[in-house]
Amino acid sequence: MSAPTVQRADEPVGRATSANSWDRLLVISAAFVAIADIIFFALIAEVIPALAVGAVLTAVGIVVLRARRRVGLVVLGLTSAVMLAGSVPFALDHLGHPESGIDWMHAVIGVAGRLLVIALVVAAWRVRTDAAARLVGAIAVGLLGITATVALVATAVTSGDERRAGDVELVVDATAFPDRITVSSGDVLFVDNTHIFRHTFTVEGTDIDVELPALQGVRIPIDLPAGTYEVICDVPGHESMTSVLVVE
Ligand SMILES: [Cu+2]
Repeated sequence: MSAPTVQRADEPVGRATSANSWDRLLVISAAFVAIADIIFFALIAEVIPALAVGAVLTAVGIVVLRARRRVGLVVLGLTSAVMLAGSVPFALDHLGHPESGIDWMHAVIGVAGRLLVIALVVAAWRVRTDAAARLVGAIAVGLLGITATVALVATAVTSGDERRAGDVELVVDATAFPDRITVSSGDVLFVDNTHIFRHTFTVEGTDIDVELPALQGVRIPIDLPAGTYEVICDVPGHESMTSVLVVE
């Protein structure tokens, strides 16, 4: 005769399972956001220190979560909250430009992904049902799919301009402009952004403030009086991207 199975009333069996469901979803989401930042570093060939610190703290939170669950939850929640607050000014500028797909997806993942991580920390702390964790996971994957689709469609339908005979060509293939751009008044500047990120061609003190979508060319008439003008890129974080426009 086999021994009877003993289940103590103070051991809520479902609880451990549910906590694991939420924790798993939290770890996947937090790691996904951190990995998106690391992929972004690779694409821009530069490490952004604040994002790197966030990725390291996320890794620490995930490791700690196994040994000291609540400490791990606090580390992941606080890291996401601080990173979200810091990334909003950059992300807001990109969110209106889905045609520059990589910048846009990075902004969406940076904001929505971190909001999701914060929500999952709260859920992991309080909510006890597996079904809710599965539903949130499915919604998150669905939203990621929608994000990627919007970026792909917006990129595909935004065609940019064709270069015409007589245009003065300027190629932007990095987060940099040439030191000096020389045109004659009335020329059309064909700015070919071959870079995978969006930029702007903004001439200080004039009406010329043109979006340069990723991987597209834009024709910009330079109807300015002869003179010397300062050119900047108005994308947050691109403050080093300046040039001098000489109109002859
Ligand atoms: Cu730029």
